[in-house]
Amino acid sequence: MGKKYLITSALPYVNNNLHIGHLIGCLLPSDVYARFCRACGRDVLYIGGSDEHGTPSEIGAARENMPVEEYVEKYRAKHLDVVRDFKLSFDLYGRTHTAQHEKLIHELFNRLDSLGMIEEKVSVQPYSAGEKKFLADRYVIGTCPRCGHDKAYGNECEKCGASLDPDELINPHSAIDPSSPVEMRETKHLYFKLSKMQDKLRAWVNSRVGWPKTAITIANKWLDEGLRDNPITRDLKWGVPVNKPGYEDKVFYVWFDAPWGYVSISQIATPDWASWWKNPDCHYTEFMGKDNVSFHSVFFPAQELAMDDAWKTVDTLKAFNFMNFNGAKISKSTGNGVFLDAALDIAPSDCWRYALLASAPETDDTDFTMTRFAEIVNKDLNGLLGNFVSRVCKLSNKNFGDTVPAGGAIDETLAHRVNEKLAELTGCLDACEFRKSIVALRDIYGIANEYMTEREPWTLVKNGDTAGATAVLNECFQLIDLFARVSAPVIPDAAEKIQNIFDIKHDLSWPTMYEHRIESGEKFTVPENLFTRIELESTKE
Ligand code: B3M
Ligand code: ZN
Repeated sequence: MGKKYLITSALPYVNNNLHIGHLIGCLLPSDVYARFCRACGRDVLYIGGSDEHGTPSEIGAARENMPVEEYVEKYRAKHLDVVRDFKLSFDLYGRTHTAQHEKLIHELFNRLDSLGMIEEKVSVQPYSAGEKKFLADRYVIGTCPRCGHDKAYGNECEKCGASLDPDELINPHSAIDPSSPVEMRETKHLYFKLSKMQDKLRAWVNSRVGWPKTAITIANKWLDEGLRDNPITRDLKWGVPVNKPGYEDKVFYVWFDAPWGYVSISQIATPDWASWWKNPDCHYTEFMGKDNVSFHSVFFPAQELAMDDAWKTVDTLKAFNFMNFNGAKISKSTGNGVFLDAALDIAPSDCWRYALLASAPETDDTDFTMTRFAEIVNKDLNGLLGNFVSRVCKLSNKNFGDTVPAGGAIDETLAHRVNEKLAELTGCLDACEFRKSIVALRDIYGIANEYMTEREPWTLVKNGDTAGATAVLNECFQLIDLFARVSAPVIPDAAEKIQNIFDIKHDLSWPTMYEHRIESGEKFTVPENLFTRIELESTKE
C-alpha cells in the first residue's frame, strides 16, 4: 500500500453567504493541493463540509425567525452552490448534523470518559426562568453596579468599561426575552482534562515540520501559558446531545464535535476511511484561517492523542491570515467584500481562483481590490496564457491547416528553462506555498511567450522557411499541452479547454519533465478565447 494523502478544509459555519475570504482561507488552497496530489498519482481523500452546530446557527436562525434545521438547510444549499461553482473537488462535502457524526462523537466521548479524561464540575450560571434555560454572560442585561447604566452586559459594562460577573448586575434579565428575570443557578458541565496532555502535546508540536509561523506561534502560546481543562458541554438545545445521565438537556460544545466532523464525513465518504485515519503512512494536511489554529493545533490533537487509538494527527497545518477588501475587513453587515454568490457575475471561477491564489494571505493579512483582480487576470491569464494559446492555434491553422505541424527534437535551451521552473512549481505546490506557485506558473507562461517572440514563427512563414516555422509551432503546441497539465490544479476549466484543443485526449497528469507528447499530424481545433479582459468599470457594482 503506497503513501496516502488526507486533506481537510475547515468546515464553515452555515450562518452566512461565503465570500472571497472563505475561498482563499481554506476552500481554494485545499482544492488546489488535492488536485495537484491526484495529478501526481497520489491516493487522496479530500474532505470538507458544513459545521452545522453551535451558537452561530442558533443565533442566525433566531434572527431570521426560522427553525434551526431549516436555517441550516438554507445556508448549506448556498454553500453547496459555491462548492459546485468554484470547482472545489471534495471527495465529499459533508455536514456535521448526521446520525453518523452523532454516533462517532458518542463513541469518542465514552472513550475519553473511560480513560479518565473527563471531569464533572459544578458552577453557578445565569438562568432565565421565562425561557427555561441557562444564558451565556453576554445574554444577560442589567443595571451596572458601578455607574448605573441600565444596559450593561453580564460580562462588562460598555459605558464605564467595568468588567462584570452576571451576578453583580442589578435587575438582571435576558437579552432575548427582556420580560424574563435572570437568577443564578447551579449547573454542571463536563470538562476535558486538557491539562493532562501538556507534555505529550508539547512533544507532538515540536515534532511537526513545515507549519507556517502563525500556526507554530499560536500553538506555543497555549502551551507556554499552560493548558487548562476546558468545558465541552453547553446549555443549548442545538448540537450533539450529551450521552451521559444527568446531561439530557445539554449538548456538546461545537468545537468538541466539529473537528471530528472530518472523520465522520470521511466515514460517510468511503468504507475505506481508516486507511487514511488510522494509517501511520498517511500524510495529513489541514487548511484553515488563523482564527481556527488553536482548535486544530491544541484541542483536537490533544483529544486524538489522549485516546491512544492511533488516530492520524495533522502533519502539515496550513493556516492563512486574513484577506481584506479595499483596505477594510470583509463583512456582510458593512457590505464590504465580494460574496461568492455574486462573484461569477463579474468573472468566471478560474479568474477568481488564480487571482486569489496570487494574493493569498500566507505571511500577513493582505488587501485585495478589484483593480488588483483585473490587473492579474488581464496580464497573466488573458495576456500570457490566453493570447499565447490563441495566437499559436490561429497562426498554425491559417498556414498549415488543422493538424499539428511537423516538429523536431525538443529545444534543449527551452526545455532547460522550463524544467527549472517546473521543478520550482512542483516544490511550491508540494509545500503548499501558493503565492510562490503562482509566480512559478506565470514564469512558465512567460518563458513560452518569450520563446515565441524570439523565434517569430510568423516571420519564418513570411520568408518561406516552412521547416523552421513548423518546428517552432510544433514546439509551441507542446508548450500548450504543458500549460494544460501545470495549470489544471489552479484553473481547471481553462485546463480542460486547452486539453480539448487536441482531438486526442492527453491526460492531465503532473509532468516531472517538459516532454513532447503531441504527435505531428494530430488534429486540433482553434479554441474560443480562453479568457476575456476585465474592464474595471464593469466590476464597480
Ligand atoms: N466552523 C469556524 C469557521 O467557520 C469553524 C471551523 C470548524 S473546523 C472543524 O471559521
Ligand atoms: Zn457601568
